[in-house]
Amino acid sequence: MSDAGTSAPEFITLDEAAAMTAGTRVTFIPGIPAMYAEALKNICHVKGVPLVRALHPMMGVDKATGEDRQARLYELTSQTSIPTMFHDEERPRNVWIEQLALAERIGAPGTPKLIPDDFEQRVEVFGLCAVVLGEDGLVWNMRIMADSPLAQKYGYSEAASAAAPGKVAEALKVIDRRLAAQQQNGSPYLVGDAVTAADVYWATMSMSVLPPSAEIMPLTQQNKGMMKYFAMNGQHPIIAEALTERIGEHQRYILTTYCETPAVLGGDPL
Ligand SMILES: N[C@@H](CCC(=O)N[C@@H](CS)C(=O)NCC(=O)O)C(=O)O
Repeated sequence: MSDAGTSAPEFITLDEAAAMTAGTRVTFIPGIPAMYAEALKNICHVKGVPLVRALHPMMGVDKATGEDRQARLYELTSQTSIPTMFHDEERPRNVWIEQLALAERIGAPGTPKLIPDDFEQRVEVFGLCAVVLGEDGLVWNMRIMADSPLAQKYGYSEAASAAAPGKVAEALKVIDRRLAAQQQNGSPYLVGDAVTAADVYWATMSMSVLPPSAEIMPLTQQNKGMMKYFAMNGQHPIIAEALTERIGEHQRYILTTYCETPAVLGGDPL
């Protein structure tokens, strides 16, 4: 059921994914690089883990039945965020740090260790990942820069929203300082001298302030508005100032070297 390399991937239903007893199933929204789902897809790609794509139910109420569209997802996972990840008959994983640990465990032999063996390096990898993906990190703050149903879910208030660009910029400065220091040591990676989860997660999440070219992230009917919104995030003066060439180069290098490009999204390509 792997669809690597094809431009029209197959998506099964959430119920089908939950009923399967073998393989790795992850939820996606066709045509949309939902940031955490896109990042997990890239992590699994680096680890040589073939994915079966399942449809993530959208927020809101079904117009015909009046039912919450995410009721079944909640029943299965006790939460509703995208992506959820099923593997064999194990419990579903809904949070990036558990999804990463699972991908590392089930990864193919000979693929890069995204969680380094060295514990000092782990401090750096998980620290950077938390700044990017954790609560009150870069993505969380990017999401509350403007009001929306999603922003409301993640702590939107006028005060939090006003503080968000500064926090996004602060995270960008942490990343850029680290890339600069690594460059001095001759490494193109965020930690040590090999690719880690920090590189793959950051290169993916950085799209939310720095959309890459269509050769890397193709435009679809479904994502064109999102890509414009991401570009606008990057134009906020405080954020634009913190977005260095170096950050763009690292993004391009990691995405084109380690991830599947052009990204395979499904949906309706433009
Ligand atoms: N569960 C993820 C976060 C993923 C996430 O926040 N997804 C957002 C969209 S970017 C979402 O699906 N929100 C809807 C919801 O929580 O119901 C994690 O912390 O690892």
